[in-house]
Amino acid sequence: MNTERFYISTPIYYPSDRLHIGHAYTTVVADSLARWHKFAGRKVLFVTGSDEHGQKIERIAKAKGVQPQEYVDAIVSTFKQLWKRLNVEYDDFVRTTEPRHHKAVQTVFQKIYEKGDIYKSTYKGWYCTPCETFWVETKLQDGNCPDCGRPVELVEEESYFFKISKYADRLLKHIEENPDFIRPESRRNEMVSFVKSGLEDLCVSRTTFDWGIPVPIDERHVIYVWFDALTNYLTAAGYPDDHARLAEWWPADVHLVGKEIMRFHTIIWPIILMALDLPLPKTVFGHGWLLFDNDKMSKSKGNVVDPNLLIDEFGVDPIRYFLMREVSFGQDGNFSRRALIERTNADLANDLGNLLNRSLAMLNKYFNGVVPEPKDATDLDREFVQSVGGLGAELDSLLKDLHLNEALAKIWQLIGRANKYIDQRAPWALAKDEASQGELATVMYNLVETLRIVALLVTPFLPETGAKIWAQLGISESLTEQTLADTEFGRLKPATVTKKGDPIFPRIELKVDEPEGEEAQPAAEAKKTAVSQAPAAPAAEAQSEDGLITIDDFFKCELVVAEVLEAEPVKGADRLLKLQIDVGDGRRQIVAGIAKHYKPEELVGRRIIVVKNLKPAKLRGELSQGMLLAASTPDGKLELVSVSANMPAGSRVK
Ligand code: ME8
Repeated sequence: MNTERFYISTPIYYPSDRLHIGHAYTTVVADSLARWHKFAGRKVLFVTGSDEHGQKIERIAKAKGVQPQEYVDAIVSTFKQLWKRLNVEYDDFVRTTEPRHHKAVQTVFQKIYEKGDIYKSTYKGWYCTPCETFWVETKLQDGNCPDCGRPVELVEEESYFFKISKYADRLLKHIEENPDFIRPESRRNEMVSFVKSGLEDLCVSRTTFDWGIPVPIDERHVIYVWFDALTNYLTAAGYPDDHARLAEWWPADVHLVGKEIMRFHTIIWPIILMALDLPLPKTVFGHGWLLFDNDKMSKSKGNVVDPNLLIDEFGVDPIRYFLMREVSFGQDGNFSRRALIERTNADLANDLGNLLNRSLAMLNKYFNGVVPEPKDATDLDREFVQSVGGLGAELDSLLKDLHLNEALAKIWQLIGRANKYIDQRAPWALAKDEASQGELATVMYNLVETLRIVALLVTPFLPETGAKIWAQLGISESLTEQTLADTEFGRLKPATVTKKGDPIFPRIELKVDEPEGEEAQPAAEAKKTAVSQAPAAPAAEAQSEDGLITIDDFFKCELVVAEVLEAEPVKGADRLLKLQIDVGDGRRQIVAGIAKHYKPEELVGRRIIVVKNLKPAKLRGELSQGMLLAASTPDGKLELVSVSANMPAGSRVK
């Protein structure tokens, strides 16, 4: 019995809104790795959760007129439903509002305070509420948050400070001596320069709102939400009271996080642990972002892709597969419906689905669906068998080292190899020749045995697919009891009665108006689209009773300067003009009802203001990707809002 342990975590997500496909990405990757390690016989702790405190959540709940607890309870239940639908099997879900976590956070704070590393002073500086981050003036960019670009607020309040600067040298030494601590390497370099540029002591309490865990020595303060949230990784490991659990699980093996929160995980978190004299996690892996239209998907931009709608439309495994295969682990990747459909058709329907279908159809035809005993083998058969056996161990070492894409690529290489083997050995030709019956038996055995191994290898990534293949193979042992050792070639029992079923991945028809290329645009005409350009959040939609919106609401609207490159009338529509515009990061078309006020030639070269993140629509059959701004009087006079030629296209209007 393998006694190795593997503790992997995702970030605990803010219940500021429903989750989108970006959150699903981290969680599906962590789930697959956790499932793989379980399959490899390790004892696994896979933790996710929800980060429920802080000013952002308190404000949202207030705007909705409900208590924060009531608000988070409802949203967190949608997190759990989503994980269930995506077949994410976590071992623990930490809610920061749980008593066990409350205790862990207060203990951490108290211990560091007693050590003399926390002191009281006054904080005066900037705060980004969406990111829940403190900023010194010099780090701001154009007066805004350098991380999310949104406005920051000036705060001045009595606070407790954590002497993180004291630990900078020790942290740098740890990073240097443990190359696996921060991965991938590019992020390590970024973090090292950040630490070297000088660390300010961290403000770890707030007094201007209540929604948080009270500072144990001073109940007027609540503990800073990141200090609170990071501690969840210890809560799940039994801190502070369950010593046996802590000894078993701490330190964590992998904290999987998005690149934007690496600073918290590779600077603040290890320093908290150093101050507690606890070992540091072995690896913090900062993956890239899933982009939509080459822009970061974010709730506030309203360009989020709802995984629930995608599951309704495509099923779970195409989404899990797309996320893990299409996005290069560690780098940014683009989400596009078209790419999702193409991946599903090529890799799942064609390569994997066909291998199963063809093999079992031939087995039905030549052996009544019953697995034969392998008999005569040629060099090619032996070479094929060799390429199948041993893959399990190879994948295990790739996955232990977090080489996710390579591992999946290896499985699909095997699938490709098996399809080629069918063509090379042409069972239909062997079947015609009485003397080749022994070879035919070998070929068919090898194919079904390869399918059995493929089912085992894909199950951690695509649990439903693995189960569907397993069911068609008719193997009596339970799939869930199989382990890595069972991927050895030759364990399939002859005489197994297979049960060929329907294709496991029917091809998905690519609609004619499915957006082309890598850039995802929502299919404007599609009856049902999984890409929601409207923020789904009850909170985000919240508008106060006096009709006022918050600055966050305003920033959902991405207003930019655009240069008009071409303009022409729309056939059959005397009010419409079709404009080709440059919005800074590319060209796009918009259709505007201004033909009665402007001649096309008057517009070319003008710099206008457009709403860039408006849901595309078709007007008289013409795609319009944005809307221009114009002022109009009640008697119908209209004038475009424009700026001088000095403003480059793409400049943000705010
Ligand atoms: O930051 N692409 O929570 P959060 C890839 N509560 N991953 C994405 C993504 C995208 N477009 N958008 C989100 C928080 N993610 C804190 C974490 S942990 C102690 C506290 C994923 O709800 C990615 O993992 O803003 C990212 O780091 C995380 O969701 C941010 O989730």
